[in-house]
Amino acid sequence: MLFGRKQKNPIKIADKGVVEWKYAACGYCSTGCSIEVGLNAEGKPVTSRGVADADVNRGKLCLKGIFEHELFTSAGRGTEPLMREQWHQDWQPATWDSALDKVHDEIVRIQAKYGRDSVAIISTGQMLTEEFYTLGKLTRGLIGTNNYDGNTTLCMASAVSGYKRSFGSDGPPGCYEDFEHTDCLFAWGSNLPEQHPIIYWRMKEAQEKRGFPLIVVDPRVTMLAQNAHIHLAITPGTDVVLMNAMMHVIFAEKLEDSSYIETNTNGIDMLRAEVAKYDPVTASKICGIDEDTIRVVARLYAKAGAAMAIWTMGINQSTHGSDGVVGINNLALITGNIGKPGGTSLSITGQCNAMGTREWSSCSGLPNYRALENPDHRAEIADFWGIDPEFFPKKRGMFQTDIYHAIESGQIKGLWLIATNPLSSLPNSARVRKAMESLEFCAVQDCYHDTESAQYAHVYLPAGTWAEKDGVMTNTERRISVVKPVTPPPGQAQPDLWIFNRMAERFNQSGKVNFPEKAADIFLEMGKLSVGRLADISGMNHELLEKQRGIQWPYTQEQVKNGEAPPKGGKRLYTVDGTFSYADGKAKLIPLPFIDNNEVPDEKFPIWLNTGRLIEHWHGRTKTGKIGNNNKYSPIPFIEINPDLAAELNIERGEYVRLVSRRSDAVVMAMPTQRVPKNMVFLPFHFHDCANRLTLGLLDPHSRQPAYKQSAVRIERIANQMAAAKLSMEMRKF
Ligand SMILES: Nc1nc2c(c(=O)[nH]1)N[C@H]1C(S)=C(S)[C@@H](COP(=O)(O)OP(=O)(O)OC[C@H]3O[C@@H](n4cnc5c(=O)[nH]c(N)nc54)[C@H](O)[C@@H]3O)O[C@H]1N2
Ligand SMILES: Nc1nc2c(c(=O)[nH]1)N[C@H]1C(S)=C(S)[C@@H](COP(=O)(O)OP(=O)(O)OC[C@H]3O[C@@H](n4cnc5c(=O)[nH]c(N)nc54)[C@H](O)[C@@H]3O)O[C@H]1N2
Ligand code: SF4
Ligand SMILES: [Mo]
Repeated sequence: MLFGRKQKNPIKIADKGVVEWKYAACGYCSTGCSIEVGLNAEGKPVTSRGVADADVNRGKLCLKGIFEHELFTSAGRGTEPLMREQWHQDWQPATWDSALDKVHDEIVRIQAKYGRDSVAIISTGQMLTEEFYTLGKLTRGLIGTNNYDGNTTLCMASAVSGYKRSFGSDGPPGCYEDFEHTDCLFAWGSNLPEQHPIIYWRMKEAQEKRGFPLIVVDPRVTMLAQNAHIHLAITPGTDVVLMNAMMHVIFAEKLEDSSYIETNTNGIDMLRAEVAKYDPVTASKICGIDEDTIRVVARLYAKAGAAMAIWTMGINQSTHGSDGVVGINNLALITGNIGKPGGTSLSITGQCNAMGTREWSSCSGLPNYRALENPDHRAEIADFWGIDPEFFPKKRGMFQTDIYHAIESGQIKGLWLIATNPLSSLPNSARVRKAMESLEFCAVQDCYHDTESAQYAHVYLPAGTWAEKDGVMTNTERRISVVKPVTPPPGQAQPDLWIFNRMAERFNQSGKVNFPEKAADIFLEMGKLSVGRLADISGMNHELLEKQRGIQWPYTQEQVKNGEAPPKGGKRLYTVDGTFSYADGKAKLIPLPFIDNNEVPDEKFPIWLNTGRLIEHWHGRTKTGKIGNNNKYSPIPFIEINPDLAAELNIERGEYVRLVSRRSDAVVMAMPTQRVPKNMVFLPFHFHDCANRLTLGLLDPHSRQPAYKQSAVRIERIANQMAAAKLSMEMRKF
């Protein structure tokens, strides 16, 4: 293919010899892009491209999707099961049978000795939905521990909790197409261009066409903030105060939608009484946004024909995470901005299938948003699976963050980690490390064997990843896309579904529970369980999902039968004449008193530590750290530091510095930039044994999600730069 002027040094793209393209949906973020992987004549995946007729990405991919096929052969992939008696011994290769037997026997032994709940299972947002459902059936239906949760507690728990509190159920009401209808967009703590590049592109295209105002709330001048009409550089952890103040202005100026409030909500009087306390002058002293700007943005939002809010971790990862989500929902409800084109409150999800785990994993309850607390739900699922309803616990067990505290206190003795790496991702890693060391038994099931958490495992189960597997994922806008195996997992590694099914055989010797082998059949089983539920997928199947390049739920058998099914599924939930999931069909307006319980900078630790992400990397870099075209952009742990602060501390660009918090320290390179204010540093959390050595991670009372973005540190200069560089090499790992 030729680019550029014909006469002058045309660039020639190497012909990769693709003979076949295979379809998949991207396995990194929750945007849900459709990908085709190109295979050469030997059947080797050699390139990836975006699918032009896919609604989500319309042919585009970001930096991660473009190189995703390189994962299949990247360094550190697990190719055989491994075992050892003690975590500090060398690994020994094992057969699948002996490794699976060991995991089964240890779970049974520990449960017999310490009780059913003394074994914890921690899953992820990065498997396929049929895998989540199967693991849920195995855990809830046969193993029976109630301490079963996912890494979504670190990620989407506040959104889930906030949606449940406001609307009576989880389930994001909006879709990307809302960008094409909105008259005002608020983005709370979301750096869309880096973390969801293709959603950003959809938003930007719509915004350039129609010019709606974009208001970005983020203490950093992110790439999204640079594109905003108004950037609100909020004091960390105080978004709820700004939301309350905006509602104060909306009520004071009578900008609310009284008829929507009257018809669709409960609780207006209590809400009014609470926000009356948050006049813009008082609020500005707490949240750092001046009073007039608060009034301007409140008016912009309330007067817009249709106003939309999106948010991500700047809201969820806070001690007020769940309240922040409720606050965003309150704002939408009092202005009638739910369920109409361009008027919505849309949580931007994180991991590729964080939605799938919410819908089907049974982590916090039972399949398809059913609750353990509801006797009818317990009976229904027990009957469907063929087990005794009394086997189910009557309320949900611990969240992931509380599971770690229970390991520390000796309540939990055994752990099975699946597609998550807590030693890199939980706050305060010194405590996590101690907890892992104290376990009697730990199994790690991961597509890479060289993860931080695998250091403490007794059994390692090598899994396939992404398009080595078969199944579906749900994206941010409730769109289900299918992934088909492009290539088999390396060596003896097996798809997670295969591993769960083999484990199920060991717990299901009487054969009383049915575990279908094929993802497409499991999907149909899930469809049956979904009939009449909020997330009704009964009209879908794998073939249709591939043909349509994804379908949004709800998409029901009934609609298909009556010829009324929208071709790509249901765009929105709670459409204006629809009802919410509470018994009376109304949403709740919930007052949000603000209690400032964060760790805040003081004399000893005068700088805010803000942590988050970069476009080129994925979490603990087990994947992107091995892919040259991703890793080259930032191979070294670094901080964004304001140039004035750097000058004051006599720190040069590129110099290594020591960050010290009350927990521990970390050595990072200083990169001065105006992106951060003078009293804050931003540290990407992708690097080995780095950011989470420092974080405190206080927990939200409702969602138990850690406040990763609000800790306090001091910065120390390092005299011996050579030694510091060596130390930072350690943190570079991979
Ligand atoms: N490239 C890439 N993309 C990803 C991921 C990845 O690892 N790499 N991970 C995926 C996952 S799982 C997730 S959850 C998402 C996360 O996506 P985002 O939430 O967009 O990413 P973060 O960088 O964690 O945080 C977003 C912003 O929150 C801001 N923030 C910090 N404190 C506050 C505050 O008190 N209030 C407000 N309003 N904002 C604040 C930070 O300054 C930061 O710019 O990204 C997904 N996409
Ligand atoms: N300081 C700080 N910490 C944070 C955050 C932050 O913003 N700041 N963000 C938090 C958030 S939002 C999130 S989502 C978490 C993420 O935390 P983790 O879940 O711990 O992050 P990952 O590195 O994505 O871990 C996923 C693991 O699963 C493996 N894996 C990938 N695909 C598969 C598969 O198909 N099968 C199997 N078996 N394994 C697979 C990967 O190799 C990797 O080891 O981090 C949280 N931690
Ligand atoms: S935007 Fe997300 S889903 Fe799309 S290619 Fe990039 S990482 Fe994959
Ligand atoms: Mo996340």
